[in-house]
Amino acid sequence: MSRVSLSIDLSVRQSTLLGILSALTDHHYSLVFGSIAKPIDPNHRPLGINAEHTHQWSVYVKGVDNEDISYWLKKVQFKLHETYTNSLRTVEAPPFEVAETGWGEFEVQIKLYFVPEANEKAQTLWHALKLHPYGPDAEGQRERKEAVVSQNYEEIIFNEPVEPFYELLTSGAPPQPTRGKGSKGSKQAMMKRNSERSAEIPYSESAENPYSQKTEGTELDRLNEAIKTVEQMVKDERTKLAEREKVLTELRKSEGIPIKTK
Ligand code: SLL
Repeated sequence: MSRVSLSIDLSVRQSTLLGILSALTDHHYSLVFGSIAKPIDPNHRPLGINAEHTHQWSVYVKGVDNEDISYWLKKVQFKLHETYTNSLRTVEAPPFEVAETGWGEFEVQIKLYFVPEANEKAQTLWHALKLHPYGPDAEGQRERKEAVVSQNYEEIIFNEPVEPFYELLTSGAPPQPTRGKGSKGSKQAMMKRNSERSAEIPYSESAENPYSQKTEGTELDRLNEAIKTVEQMVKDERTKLAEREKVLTELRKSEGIPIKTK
C-alpha cells in the first residue's frame, strides 16, 4: 500500500522536474499585444466617419521594445466585432496593427501565423479592446482625455524547433535603426549593437518596456533554485523508498507473510 503511493508521489515530482528542465531548453519568443484608444476630439473629427463613433483605436502585435519580429511571425489576422465591415483583417507585414474608430469595446481575436520554417500551427490570442479608462485613476484619465493602453506580454514557445527554423530564430532580427545621439537607454542600445543578432529581449527594462534580460535573469535564478529544491525532494523520496523497502524485506523475512502492494 504505502509502497504504491510512494512511487506515484515520486513520479509526479520527477515529471515536475522534467517540466522545469524542458522549460529551460525550449525556445521562447516574446511579443507584446494590445490596444491603444483615444476619445475623438469633436473639433477634429476625422472626415467620413460614422457619427456614432466616439473613439479612435488601434490593436497591435509587436516585438518587445518594438523589435522587428517578422523573421518568425509571418502574418497576423485580427477578427473584429461583426459590426465592422470586413471584420477579418489580415496584416502580412509589420506593423501588425489595425487602426479603426468605433463606439464600443469588444474582444478581438488575434491569430498569429508563423513563418513556414517554424512548422508550427497558428496560435490564437484574445484581447479585450479597452476604450474607457479603468483602474484607480480612471476618472482623472478620463478628464485629461488620456490614451487608454491595454497590453499584454506573451511568450511563444517553440519546442525543439526543426533545424532550419532554429537557425533562422537564432540568427535573429535585423539590426534596429539606432536612435539619435544622447537618447536614453544608451546602454541597452550598445548591448544591442555589440551583441550577435539574436531573438532575445532587451538587456534592461525601460519606461516603455518592462520586459528585459535582467528581469528574465531573476526569473531564471528562481527556476534554478526550484530545480535544486525538486532535486533534493526526489533524493529524499528515494532514500525514504529505499528505507521502506528494507523494512518490507525484513518484515517478509521475520513474518514469512507475502505483503500485497495493491
Ligand atoms: C458592446 N458588445 O455592446 C459590444 C459591441 C461593438 C463595437 C461593440 C462600431 C461598429 C461600426 C463599433 O464600435 N462596434 O459602427 O462600424 O459594447
